[in-house]
Amino acid sequence: MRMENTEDLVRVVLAGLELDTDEDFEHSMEEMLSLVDACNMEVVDVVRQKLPHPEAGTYLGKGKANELKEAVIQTGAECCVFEGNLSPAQLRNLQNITGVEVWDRTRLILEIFSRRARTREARLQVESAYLQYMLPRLSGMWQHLGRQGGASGSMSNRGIGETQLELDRRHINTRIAELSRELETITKTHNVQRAGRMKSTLPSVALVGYTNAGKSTILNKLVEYSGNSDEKKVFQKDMLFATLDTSIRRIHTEGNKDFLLSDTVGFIEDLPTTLIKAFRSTLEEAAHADLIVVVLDVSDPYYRRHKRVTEDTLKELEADTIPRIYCMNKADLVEDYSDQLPKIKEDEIWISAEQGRGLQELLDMIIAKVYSGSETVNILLPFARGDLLNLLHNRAHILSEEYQADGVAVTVNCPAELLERVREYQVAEPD
Ligand SMILES: Nc1nc2c(ncn2[C@@H]2O[C@H](COP(=O)(O)OP(=O)(O)OP(=O)(O)O)[C@@H](O)[C@H]2O)c(=O)[nH]1
Ligand SMILES: [Mg+2]
Repeated sequence: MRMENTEDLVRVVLAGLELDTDEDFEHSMEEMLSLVDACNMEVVDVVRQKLPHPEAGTYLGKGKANELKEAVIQTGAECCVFEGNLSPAQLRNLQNITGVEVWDRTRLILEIFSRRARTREARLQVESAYLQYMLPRLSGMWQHLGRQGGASGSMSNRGIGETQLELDRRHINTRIAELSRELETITKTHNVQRAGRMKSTLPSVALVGYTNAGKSTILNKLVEYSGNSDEKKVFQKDMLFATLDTSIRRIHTEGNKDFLLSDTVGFIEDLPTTLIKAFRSTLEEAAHADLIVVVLDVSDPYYRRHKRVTEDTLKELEADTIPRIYCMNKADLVEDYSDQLPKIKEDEIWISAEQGRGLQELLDMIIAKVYSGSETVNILLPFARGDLLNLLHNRAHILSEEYQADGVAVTVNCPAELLERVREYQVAEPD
């Protein structure tokens, strides 16, 4: 289906199956509406059913599947979008019944990602995830040709469709391998860049959270607030998955306690595993941070659930041991809090990024965490202590460095664990 460059929204019927175990069916259905919207489509009808478990062949019950077909005909919809994930066979059967394309939740998210991908890396990551998703679902696409394959003899049960299918599979597998190689090269470059940044010794802080929580807005506001107006703004918008890449900005602070702040792709419930795998290198920026700022949209009634999803995703990225701050954003929309911002409770801060309320306090919290126990000291290192100078370059924040006749004069913001080792070279003032 081609929808690019068209103003018209594609009409879709949304289908949802509520299982007995499903506690948050309504939340998922609401989220589907936003996802459909983010894909430039509009929901023209909704078909829902309650069942103890999905039907093996058609996901919905037979009668409901026919109802879905009727809805498609009545509304002139071009596509059916399902709230859950479908097996390849269910997908094929439902396509045959309804006569239109059928997308499940994973497919919809993949489509959104493919529309948003701007950088080369994001595009390669999305293509790889997309092909991995399509691979087991190809057979339905050539089924109509397969039935026409009327050759006799040994080829009789191998229609054109099947031959085409094999060719496609081979082609796709080759392309997936090619993409993995290209992405590996990019990942290596990332690692080198990251190592470079770590050498620059500034602490790194990562904004993470559910999609649309306000991560990019916070990054932009902090850059602006810290007076770093040369930096480019990050794209922020009220839609799911506005950001797919990682942006890193330097935040200037008083007292030379600068840090690097990164903004990356948002999380969502059941983020398809193909996407997590494909976007691993983008997401890994968070896994290497010194501090994670979990951003939550507290005006969303489901924000506690989003918090859980974020925490689970961080665990999956093996980033769950990194210290955290919880930034409760969009608090201007919460009646009980809107006139008392910012509000700070332990590791939690309630702010409104949009209204610029709580920015200084958020900065203070970040700085207190990443520079905790650190101290700015002046030292004069003998030339023989090149090893210590190296260590400081790698693990501390050097504010100034000057080669003098009797050694290297360094003013350094030193983390607590290194302080003891530099004490013997400490001088009152830089010489
Ligand atoms: N009312 C209100 N709206 C906000 C606030 N912060 C951000 N927004 C709005 O929320 C929407 C989403 O903001 P983004 O910064 O793009 O969100 P994000 O977390 O980067 O989203 P993704 O990139 O999609 O993961 C935008 O329309 C913002 O203007 C806030 O404090 N209050
Ligand atoms: Mg964003």
